[in-house]
Amino acid sequence: MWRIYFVFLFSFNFNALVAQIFINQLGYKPDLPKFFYTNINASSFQIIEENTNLVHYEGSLTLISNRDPATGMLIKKGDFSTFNISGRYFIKLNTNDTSYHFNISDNVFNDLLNKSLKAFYFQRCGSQLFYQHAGVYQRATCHQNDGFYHSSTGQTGFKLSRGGWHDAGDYGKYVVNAGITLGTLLMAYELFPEYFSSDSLNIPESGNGIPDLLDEIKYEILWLLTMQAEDGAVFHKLTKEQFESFVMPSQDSGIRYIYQKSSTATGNFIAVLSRFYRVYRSYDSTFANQCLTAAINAWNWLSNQSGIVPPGGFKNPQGTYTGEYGDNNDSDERLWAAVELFESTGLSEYREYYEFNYTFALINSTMNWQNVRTLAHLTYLFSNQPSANQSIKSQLYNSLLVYSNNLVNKRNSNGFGITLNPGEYYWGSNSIVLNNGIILLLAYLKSQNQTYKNVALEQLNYVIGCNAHNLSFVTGVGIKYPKKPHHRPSEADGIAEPIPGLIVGGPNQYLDDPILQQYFNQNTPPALCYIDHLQSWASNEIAINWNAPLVLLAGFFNGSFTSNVDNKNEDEFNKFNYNFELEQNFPNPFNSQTVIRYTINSNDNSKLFRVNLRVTNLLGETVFNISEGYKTPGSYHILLDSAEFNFNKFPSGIYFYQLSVNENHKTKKMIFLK
Ligand SMILES: [Ca+2]
Ligand SMILES: [Ca+2]
Ligand SMILES: [Zn+2]
Repeated sequence: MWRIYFVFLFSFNFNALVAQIFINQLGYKPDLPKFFYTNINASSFQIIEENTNLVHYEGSLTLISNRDPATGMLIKKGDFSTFNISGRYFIKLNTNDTSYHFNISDNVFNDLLNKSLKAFYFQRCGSQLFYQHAGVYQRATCHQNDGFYHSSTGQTGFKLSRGGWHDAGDYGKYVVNAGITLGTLLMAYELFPEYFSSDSLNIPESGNGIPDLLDEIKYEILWLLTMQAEDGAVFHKLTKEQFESFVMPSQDSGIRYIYQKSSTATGNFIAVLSRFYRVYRSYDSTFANQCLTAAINAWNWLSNQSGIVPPGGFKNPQGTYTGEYGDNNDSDERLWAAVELFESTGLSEYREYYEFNYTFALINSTMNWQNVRTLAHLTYLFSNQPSANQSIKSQLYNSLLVYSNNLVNKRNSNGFGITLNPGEYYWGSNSIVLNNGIILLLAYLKSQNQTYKNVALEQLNYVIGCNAHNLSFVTGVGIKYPKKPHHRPSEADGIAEPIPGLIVGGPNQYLDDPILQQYFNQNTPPALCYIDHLQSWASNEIAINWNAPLVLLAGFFNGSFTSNVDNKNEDEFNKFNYNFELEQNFPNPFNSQTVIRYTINSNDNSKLFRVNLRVTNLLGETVFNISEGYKTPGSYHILLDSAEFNFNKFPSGIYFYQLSVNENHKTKKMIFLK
């Protein structure tokens, strides 16, 4: 009986079935597209300013789907992209339903970037986290005895391998997953160094003159170097035999093992060590060279292995149940290793390896830890090496556009504008969405086609609130976010708030854990198969390789498309590309009525300008206000009628009328004669 009631409760108390307005919970940048979704069958909406309750924008809702296949919901969309005035607002539908309050501001993604990057610091293994940097999440050091050779290595004894990041909700360290994580973070820095230059993230290395992103990456790189054997090969992982219980990392006792060498781990190692060399050599050429040498030694081992190592790919030995990161195909890891070495050295050996092997598949998949082929292709496509083959680059470019168009098509049939079809809500679906966003962003960089950029932004908006759960999937970011992530320190520290900046895996229609199976079934729409539950590791765990694409997209949209329209600095006036004219009122002098005309000129006729008109006396005091609200460029006239404005109560004499357009003002004299 209890059980039946329990299921009933959760079947019908479900967020997605409640009438809601789904917004980007961080807010919107003035110069980027702005939209929201709702499952309420309304027809129009208003954007209302929080402080004044004034309506600043009105629009119609567009029906996206009567029954969206991914969510089973009616979905309507509101677009207020042309409204670009900074401020704090909420949405009100014609049904009187209202949204969360949100900002329109150039800074809306700043918090997301800082927290998603700082999250890597909170994953640090082998270091004490001090209050100065970690605040209430300070903790003692952990895992000082990493690690002992597992018997499957054929070796015995201990190899010092401290440091690096805990991989996910557990405390293991896995070279394969470190690979795609670092590959993504390094791509972010290589493509947009100006957006990731912050040296003030408040980590121990802040203020050292090196971007904190690179400092954080180096923390993992230093660990990776310890995972290399003398022959150049790289051990697959460093974990316990079984997952830890939910204790703080410093309380986690028991032997942690270094497992067998693998060719997939070695390929990842080569790729990220050589990539790190490129971005780090200008800061510390000695250490950068050490990284490149390690990568070359690893390549020399890997290129002598005719097949995958171990045969069939790495498998957990009997008695080991921690993450496996199994993969029976190492051709993509080898390709990525070769192309990163080529990009770092320009040597023909590596270029030829890539050019002999790249055609197996062009850009036709989204990168994940098991398949890094697309990461290899993207490095070649963006190569700065003069010997890179232009014809291959154009093949890669074409395949990037074809694949991106395919993603745009998926987005067009998805109720929330994400690049997944029903059937593709796999474990970690949020990271697939974000990695698709990266591919679209790169297509935009190469083509300057705005559609790719806008769809990339939609992928980011989805994970921070534009989704059926009305949830930001990132802890500590937005208004409503996961409180019970499958993340050991967030649970074991006794602090109610989870460690911030961590994105959870998200909807998983394949119900890969008992909690998902308890709450959902085959008939649940795929996008709804998510629950904020501590033990739903298949929908609510966190992972370093899921945070990395979040950092890239947050950093890009934080750093780019910064508005210059609503800047309050008068010195910026000339950059605004607008002007306005205020005409003499007619008739003048006037008695019962007069007309005031003005014109706003801009090179962008979709821009909105804040317009206000007021009448003042000789002392500059306001006699009455004629609030005009927001206007697009054009000519306007206002009839000043005593019947409406009741100015007959004021004395005859000289007055002024002042027009304000955004932060700028023009004033003219007028004469009132009773
Ligand atoms: Ca720094
Ligand atoms: Ca692979
Ligand atoms: Zn640790």
